[in-house]
Amino acid sequence: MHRIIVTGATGQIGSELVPALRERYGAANVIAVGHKKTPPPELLELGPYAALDIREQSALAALVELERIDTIYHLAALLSATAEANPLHAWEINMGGLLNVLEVARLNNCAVFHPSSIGAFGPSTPPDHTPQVTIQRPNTMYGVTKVSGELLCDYYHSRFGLDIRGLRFPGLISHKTPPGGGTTDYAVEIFPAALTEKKYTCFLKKGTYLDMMYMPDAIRAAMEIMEAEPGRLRHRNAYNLTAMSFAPEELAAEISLHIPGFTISYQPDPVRQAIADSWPNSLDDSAARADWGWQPRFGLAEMTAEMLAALSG
Ligand code: AKB
Repeated sequence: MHRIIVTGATGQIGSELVPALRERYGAANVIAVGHKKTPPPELLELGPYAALDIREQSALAALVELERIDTIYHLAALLSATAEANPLHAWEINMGGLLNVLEVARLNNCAVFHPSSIGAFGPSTPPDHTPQVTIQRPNTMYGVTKVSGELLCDYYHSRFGLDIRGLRFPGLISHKTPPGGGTTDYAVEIFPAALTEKKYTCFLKKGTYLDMMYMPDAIRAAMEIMEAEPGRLRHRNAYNLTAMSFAPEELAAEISLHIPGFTISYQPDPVRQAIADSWPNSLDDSAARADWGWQPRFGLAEMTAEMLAALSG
């Protein structure tokens, strides 16, 4: 039987991963963990919720022991633009939180899922079809915590035999819970703006290519890698993952097919533009496809149609 906790449960990924895990493993077996004392009602009503600060290792350890947890999906982290605004806080949350999770997992023999990101790459990384194993010298605090996190996870796997698995997520597009403080957030914000105002001002400039993925694919990927045969995993941290790569004008053109007259303009934010420019244009995720059968289901057209339908419903 699986007994699972999901940290960062009220965030963009967590709010969709928790219900999916509850459906698969039973609501009572999946404890949503967040820092908010009062989480969104659906997280509370449909299963257990615990409020804790991921920086407090003893609180996490007590919960894991009390609930006999065997699997931790550790999602609590600051995103790229927020991390850049407060780098020391980002180190404390992203690295301090991860170290606490790994230590508690080691002492309680838990499997761990840890998301990395396209942010783990930097300006000297080959930008097109970025290989699985390549140069990783990011120049943002978010990227530094992601590479350090990947290394720390590798260390816990090789040194202590911890069953830890990870994915380098691209920008995630969803309609349930908005992302907070990411560089790829424009690809989420654009949809409600298109529906309500028929126009959107993008904080990245035209021609900025980034990898993206629709949330249902991301949720399935996280669950599939955790269920994969361990012997097939050549990389513990973390697999390149993508579903599509586009620039803002290409997303706008796709939206215009559904909303004639929709227009996009550009007012680049220097911080987020610099972050985006340091990230790859497109990842090569062939290792994930070969090792555990990764296949995205949503491309640009399918994702756009679903996002618009869901937000106008
Ligand atoms: C961000 O933009 O910070 C995240 C990411 C790609 O890791 N969405």
